[in-house]
Amino acid sequence: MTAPGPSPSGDVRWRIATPPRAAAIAIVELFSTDPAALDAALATLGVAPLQPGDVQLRNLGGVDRGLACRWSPRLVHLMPHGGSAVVRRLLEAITSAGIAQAGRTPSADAYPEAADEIEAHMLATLARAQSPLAVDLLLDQPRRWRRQGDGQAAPSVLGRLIDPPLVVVRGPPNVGKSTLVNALVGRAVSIVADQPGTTRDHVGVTAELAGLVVRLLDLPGERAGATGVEAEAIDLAADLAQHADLTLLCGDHTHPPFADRPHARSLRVALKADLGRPDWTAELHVSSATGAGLSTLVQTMRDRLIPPEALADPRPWRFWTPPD
Ligand SMILES: Nc1nc2c(ncn2[C@@H]2O[C@H](COP(=O)(O)OP(=O)(O)OP(=O)(O)O)[C@@H](O)[C@H]2O)c(=O)[nH]1
Ligand SMILES: [Mg+2]
Repeated sequence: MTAPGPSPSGDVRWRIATPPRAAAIAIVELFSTDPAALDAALATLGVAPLQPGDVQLRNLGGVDRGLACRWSPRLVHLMPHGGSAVVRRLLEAITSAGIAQAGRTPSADAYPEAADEIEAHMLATLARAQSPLAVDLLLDQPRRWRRQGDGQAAPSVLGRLIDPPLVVVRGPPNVGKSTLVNALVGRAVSIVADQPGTTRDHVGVTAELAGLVVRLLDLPGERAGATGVEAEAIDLAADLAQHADLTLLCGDHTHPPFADRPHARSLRVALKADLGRPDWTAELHVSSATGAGLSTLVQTMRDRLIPPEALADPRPWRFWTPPD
């Protein structure tokens, strides 16, 4: 059963507050700048009236029973079971009640307990920031902004603490790229074999580098003369590398990385350091087999992506983006 008729006010918006993958419970936010419009929308959905502060088990749009919480006059959370079919049907009911989807809940509505707008932005960002390093920095922002107002802001590179940067691992076949990725992640996510061309398509994982979460992409080994699927995979890898925030240009004691010009966004890494020194110039020497050089690599990658002076910058950080 879906709720009939359009909402009496187009002012109400919905948004899913939980991550896209199914979980036990989903949270669907309904919010409006006009509390009466929110009351009307709930009535249209068949959800019995809720006062601010109410947390009640309710019929949700005729689709499910779950908690309905009115956190403030302007914000309600509906919490159905999180299976994708249930969520889809509830969203159909909400949409057919004339309620439009919002890109983002205004922070002040989502966090009515916040003392001011910056604190509300901080709480909203804290909920989605990926890196542990972001936590203390975000918690300190309301104090910094109260003290310094609209002065000079800290570098925007700190945004990488919220949305993980992309790191790609490139190099000739069989130099140990996948083994390095597995060592950085701490588990086997990429197949390793003593056979060139083992990684046929890129493998993406999330890894934490000393408190900074990054998206790590293990690319297929690149060699001249590749044809067919291998050549396509190599072309795709090169495209992906263009968007990287940092590229690890890898080689080993016998194979140099490509003759790519070193630049601020690349790091030349000699792998299999336990087997000998390379005859090309590497910035770092790493053995995934013995672990030698790994912690230096991790720290260097982190420092390239988030320079220590940016982390230590005491100025306020403009960590939020204006609402859509
Ligand atoms: N001795 C030594 N062997 C290593 C090290 N790292 C990787 N190897 C070995 O080198 C071989 C190739 O490793 P991979 O990680 O599959 O190499 P790759 O660069 O991903 O290769 P492709 O996917 O084919 O491009 C495997 O037999 C690994 O066990 C290392 O640090 N020391
Ligand atoms: Mg590989």
